[in-house]
Formats: sequence, C-alpha cells, structure tokens
Amino acid sequence: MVVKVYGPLYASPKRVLVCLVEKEVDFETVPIDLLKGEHKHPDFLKLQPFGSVPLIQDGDYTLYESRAIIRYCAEKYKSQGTNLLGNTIEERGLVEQWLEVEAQNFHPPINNLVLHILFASVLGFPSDPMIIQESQEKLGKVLDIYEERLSKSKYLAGDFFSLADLSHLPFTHYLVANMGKEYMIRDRKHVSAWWDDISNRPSWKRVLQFGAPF
Ligand SMILES: N[C@@H](CCC(=O)N[C@@H](CS)C(=O)NCC(=O)O)C(=O)O
Repeated sequence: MVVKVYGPLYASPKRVLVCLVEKEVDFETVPIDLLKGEHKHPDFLKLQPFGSVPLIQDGDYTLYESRAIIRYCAEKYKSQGTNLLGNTIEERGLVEQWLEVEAQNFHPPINNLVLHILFASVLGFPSDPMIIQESQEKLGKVLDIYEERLSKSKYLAGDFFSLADLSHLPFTHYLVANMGKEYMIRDRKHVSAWWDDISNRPSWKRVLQFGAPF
C-alpha cells in the first residue's frame, strides 16, 4: 500500500516525509499550493476541515496533524526501517516527552520567527520586530535547555535517534539555511553536533530534494 502525502513542499509535511523515508514506507505526494489557496478548497476541507497540510491517506484511512501522523507511521511500521520509538516503555516515555517539548516549547517561537522573517511579505502581513525579538529570546532559552540535555545524551530521548529528533528537522532547517540564524545552533556545542548528526541523515537529504515553495 502506498501512503499519499498532501503538500510535500512545506515544512510540516516534511516532518511526515522524513518519517516515511526512515520507516522505508512507499509513498506518493499530492501537491497542494497554499499560495493559490488550494488548502481552503471545499474538496480539501472535506478531508482536512482545518485547511492545513499535511494530510495522509493510507488506503481508506485519512489522518492529519503531522505529529499524529509520525506517531501512527512509527507504530504501524514498527517492524521495518529505523526504530523511532525506543525499545522500552521508559524510552518511549522520553520520546513522547521530547516530542511534546518540540511541539509546545520549541515550535511556537521558531514558527513565529519563520513567519515573521521568511514568509511575512509572501503571505502579505507586516513583519513585527517585537515578535521576532521575543521569539528569538524564547527560542534561545529552549536551546539552552537542549544544550544541557545533549551534553548528557547523544539525542534528545537518549542515545538513540527517535521521532523526537526527527520532528525538529523542517523548522530548524529554515533557521539554519534560510534565516541567517545558524549561530543560534552553532553557538551551542552540543546542539550544533546534534544538528550536524540529524541533518546529515540520508532520509533528510532525500526530503530536501522535494524542494521548497518559494
Ligand atoms: N499542527 C499542524 C500544523 C500544520 C501547518 O501549520 N501547516 C502549514 C504548512 S507548514 C499550513 O498548512 N499552513 C496553511 C494554513 O494553516 O492555513 C501540523 O503539525 O500538521
């Protein structure tokens, strides 16, 4: 069965694509152009009523929310590809903990930076310097905690690569490659080594080949 992934050019769908590559799951992509408003088209809203990507279809089964999708794929395809969930209940607990940290602590400030530095002009709203400054401060504090954690273990949940690390790839890539903020990673020795490790995985290099919207 081939999994269909909608919206492959954007960051949140890339979280799903890199998971599918790690799990060695065959997939095909369905382009959705956010700039043309295709995510608000009634046909798309029937599948994803909140009108955002990613969305997957695995046979008759439809699922949205990128972190729900990666949990589903890592569990469903447990016996193939990279184990992304840890080997014990305790390891799984730590994977879940750091996935939540990514979603609740890391993502809000980095998403604000991406929106206000990279996408404000394309999306047609004014970039707000106060939001940029506050978000950068918040993200710096989160990364200080990562630095401490990564001085004790190679990856976030322990000495094994997991969904928790993978979930950071798309938005950290924007920070490093497109926003002139690479120093936020490089100024922190252990975060920097972690980033080099996870961003050099063949899975992520393959996903980058899908390109970006603009
Ligand atoms: N919490 C959602 C967020 C998805 C999201 O924000 N997707 C962006 C692309 S990266 C999008 O579709 N933006 C258009 C919109 O929400 O109107 C997830 O993780 O799947």
